[in-house]
Order: sequence, then C-alpha cells, then structure tokens
Amino acid sequence: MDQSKKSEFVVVANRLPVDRVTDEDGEATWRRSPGGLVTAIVPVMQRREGAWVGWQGSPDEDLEPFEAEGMTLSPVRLSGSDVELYYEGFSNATLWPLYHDVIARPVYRRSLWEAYERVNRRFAEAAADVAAEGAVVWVQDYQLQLVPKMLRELRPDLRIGFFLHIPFPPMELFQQLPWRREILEGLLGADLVGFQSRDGASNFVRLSRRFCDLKTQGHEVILDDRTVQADHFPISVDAQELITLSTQEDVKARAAEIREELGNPASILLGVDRLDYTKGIQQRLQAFTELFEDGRVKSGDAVFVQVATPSRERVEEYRILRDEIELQVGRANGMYAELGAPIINYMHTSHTRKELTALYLAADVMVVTPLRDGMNLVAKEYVACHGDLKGALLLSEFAGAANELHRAFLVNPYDIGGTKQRMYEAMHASPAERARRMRSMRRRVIEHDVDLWAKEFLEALENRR
Ligand code: GDG
Repeated sequence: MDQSKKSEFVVVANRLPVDRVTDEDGEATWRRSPGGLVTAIVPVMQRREGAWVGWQGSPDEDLEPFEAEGMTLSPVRLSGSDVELYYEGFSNATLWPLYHDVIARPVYRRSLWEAYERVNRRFAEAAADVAAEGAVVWVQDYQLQLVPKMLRELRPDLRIGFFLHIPFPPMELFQQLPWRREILEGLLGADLVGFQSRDGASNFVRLSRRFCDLKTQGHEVILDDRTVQADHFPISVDAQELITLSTQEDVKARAAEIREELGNPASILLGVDRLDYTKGIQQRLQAFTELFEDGRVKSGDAVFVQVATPSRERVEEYRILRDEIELQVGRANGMYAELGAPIINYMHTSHTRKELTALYLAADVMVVTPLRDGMNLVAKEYVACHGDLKGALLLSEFAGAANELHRAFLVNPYDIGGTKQRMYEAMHASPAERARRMRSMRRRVIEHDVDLWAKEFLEALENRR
C-alpha cells in the first residue's frame, strides 16, 4: 500500500461499520451501521484519519478499500467456509458459550480452531498493511483474540489495544478450552487488554499466570521485554442522542399510540434482545406467565412485549431456542389471553431505532434478565430515554450493567420465584420510588457515556509507552 494512504489509527473488528443498502434506482451504497460502538469510534476515526479493517458481511466477495462516512474501510474477504468454521463455528459455537458460563455446551473441534487461526491471521495482515509507522491499532472482541500477537510479530512498532465486549470467564471454565494457552498468548500481544468488568480483567491476569507461567503485578502481566496492562472499561451508550430522540414529538406520540394499541393496560413490560440463549428470555416469560397462573395479575392488568431480533440463525442452538420460545409464548397466550388481547406480544423482527425508542418510552417496566452478559446496552438505553423518570428497570445481577445500575430492581434470573416477586414489585412501585431509582441510574449513564468509554480506553493505551 502507498505510504501516504496509511493510517495513524486503525480499528480491527469482525464486521465493517457499514451495511450495504440498495437505493430506489437499484444502486448499492453503504450506510453506517447503527450501534454505540460505531457512533463512539467514528469521530475518533475522522480526527485521526482512521481506517477500519473488517468483513463486509457477505461471503466470497473481493472488495477494494473504499471510503464511506468519512472513514477508510478495508474489507477482509471471508469465504463461505470461513463464515461457517471461523464465525458460526469457533466464534459462536465455541467461544460464545464458553465465555457465557457454558449456558450452552461449547463445541471443541480442531477444524474450527484451524479456521479461527487462519482468519485471524488474515485480519492481522490486513491491519499491518494499512497501519502507519507507530500507529495505534484497536482490535475488537472475541472473534479476533489472536490478532494482537500476530500483528505485533508483523509490526512491532505499533501500539496495540484490545477490547473484549463479552465476559472473560473464570479459570474453572476457561480451563476447558483445548487452545487456552494460544488464546491468552494472542491477547498478550496487546499493550492494553480491556474488559467490561473488573472480574474479566482479574480472570485474565490470573489465567496468564497459571497457563503462560508469567509473573503478574496488580493489573499487569510481565513479559521479557514489556508488560501488558489489563483493566476494565465498561462500555456505554450515546446518551445525548437517545435523549434527543426520546423527546421528539413524533416519538412521544408513537409511544402513546403503542399504549393504545396494547389496550391501555396498567403495566407494559418490555424485553428487547437478540434472540440468544444468554439473554434469559425464557426465564422472564415464565416469571411473567406465573403471575397469571397465581392469579396475582389478570388480563388487562399487564402486557409483555418481547422483541427478539433474529440472530445467528444458522447455528443449531439458536434454531432450537427460537422454537422453544415460540412454543412458550403460544402456550402462555393459549392459557391466559382474551379475545384480541394476548398477554405476550412477541416479535421476531428487527425495528427501527425510532420505533425501539418509542417502545422504551411506552414501557413501564423494562425487563433485562440475561443469564450472563458482558454489559447489556438495552438497560442503559432504556434509562437514557426516561428523562420523565417514569420507568422501572428489572435487571439481572449477571449483566455487566448491574455493576453500575445499582438502583435497578435486581434479580437472579435463575430464581424464577424471586424474579416473579421483583417483577411484581417493579410493576407496583410508587411513582416516587421509580423516580428516585431512575434519577440515580440516569446520572450514571449520562456521565459515563460511550464517548467517555472510548476516550478512557484510548488514553490508557497512549499512556502505555
Ligand atoms: C454485545 C455484548 C455488550 C436490538 N434490537 C434492535 C436493536 N437492538 C440494539 C439495542 C442495543 C444492541 O442492539 C444490543 O446490545 P446489547 O448490549 O444489549 O447486546 P449484544 O448484541 O449481545 O452485544 C453485550 C455489547 O456487545 C457492547 O459491548 O453490551 O454484553 O453481548 O443497542 O438497541 N436495534 C435496532 N433494532 C432492533 O430491532 N435498531
């Protein structure tokens, strides 16, 4: 690559931050993908003439680097078999369940590991190719844990940061992984390894000591010629954008319309998740249905709206989960719905950002009950939208967000009885109590927004040398 085109700041992520859209004339263009990570990083990219290395989302396609939304985008090619083995396989059938408390059984297969290594090398080479001398490279998430080491071997001049968006498991679980040492060594190629929580960072330090025979001191792992810092940087949302959106007249009007459409129940409960077995969708629906079974709630008192965005539909576990949830919703409505008034409104579709915000506004209780979650942005989005101080948040202790949102109604989602009780309390909390809790949570989310997250990570990385 021509030296003048090289970038001082490079982000490496599985996906590029754009989606291909076809306009009315049938012409394909690129549009920035929604989501906090992209929003947070784009301004940094623009200031530093950054480049983003990632897959463009469809297999077997060769694309030259291109410019979009003020960024240089460098596509990495994935074949159909790479997608199957590296992405659906090692990333989503091995690492994802292992890092989420083995809620599903991880698949350990050598062919998947080999694909993971091969594809990680391709990302590392692509990053090495676009980075200027001494550039800062920020590698994202569990799909690319080998990239820091591979990249350092190719380009020792770079400053390399890594951020893991999902939990990093404790020794007892991580130990299962046949390639545990390789993964740790991959991450140790970075100067700074960031986690969502303090536990993730300390698990990593402990594991490096145990499986790589390295000395550690506090947050640092000591190698022969340098040290690696492990720390926590809880990710957040673009609070200002959500405040603007949630105070728009048309969004507020839509929220009122949603209430109407649901038959004006006393309580609207809402769940918004990718359809994933880590999110505890079945547990929350069971708790809700039991309130009807127990006779504590009656049709007309409460309606549950569950948005389950389609996700990883080619991975077996996800297909099974979808069937189970649909059966569960059908049964609950079969038992307790009245004509034209289901107790659970289930949508297996994705919604626009505006519609999602209107749903947040309409919801009296936001139900976020993952069995394990790195952070959970939905919880923070709901809080950011409720400047009216009216909503209540039911939140799992197993979400990273619970480390910050102490004033939520906290639950252990494995405890259906306890979850049911807390759900009932959240539904019946007084306006004053809701306001007290919401005010405190909002302060946290507004002060610690996604800009601050990116800034703190990058400053810590700059300070490494
Ligand atoms: C991983 C970690 C960590 C959902 N449905 C629609 C839609 N969404 C948006 C939400 C939210 C995002 O997707 C989901 O983020 P989460 O944090 O809840 O969950 P994961 O996808 O599992 O994310 C997680 C995160 O990375 C960031 O580090 O917090 O722990 O697992 O922003 O609003 N957006 C739109 N339509 C939908 O139907 N537009």
